[in-house]
Amino acid sequence: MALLDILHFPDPRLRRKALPVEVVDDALKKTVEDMFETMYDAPGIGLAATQVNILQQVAVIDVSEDKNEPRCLINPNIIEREGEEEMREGCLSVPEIFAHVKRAQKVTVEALDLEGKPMTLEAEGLLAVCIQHEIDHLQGKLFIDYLSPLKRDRLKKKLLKAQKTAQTEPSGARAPSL
Ligand code: GNR
Ligand code: NI
Repeated sequence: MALLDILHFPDPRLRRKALPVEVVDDALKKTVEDMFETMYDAPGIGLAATQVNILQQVAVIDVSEDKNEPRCLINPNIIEREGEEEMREGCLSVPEIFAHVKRAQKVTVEALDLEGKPMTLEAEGLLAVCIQHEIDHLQGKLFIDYLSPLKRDRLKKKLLKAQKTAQTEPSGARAPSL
């Protein structure tokens, strides 16, 4: 098991499209284990392979209170959407930013499980939101893409400034402002 590094916006690698998994083998299972460990450690309710610089269509999810309902989706594909719902979202790749996003209230997803067997999952509420958020990652899309260009630009500036501060002040000390 190993913790993986999570990429942060505006890293261009978050924009790459993941490729379908062709065989569910031991190497992939190891990747999935590491992704679960990274997600629980963060902590987050979901993690897409794109976020840890792996270009395969794999996402791990656990929206349960007790963190005991791990789900792994391989080559996920939404085949049905129903209704509309707005939820406040966050993302491990866009730290400390939260914004409301409108998504389908209910989705039906086809995917492979860890045995490589096809499965169908019907989801609503937080699970449905999380599935849509993770599938977006696999297509190079981030939740902030749903915001107005003005809001997104403000967030980008705020994040770049925070990242710069973190780089020049690793100790956490703040230089006096001039
Ligand atoms: O941990 C996460 N919480 C969350 C909250 C609302 C909507 C989506 C999410 S997913 C996020 C983890 C993450 O970045 N997954 O890609
Ligand atoms: Ni995310």
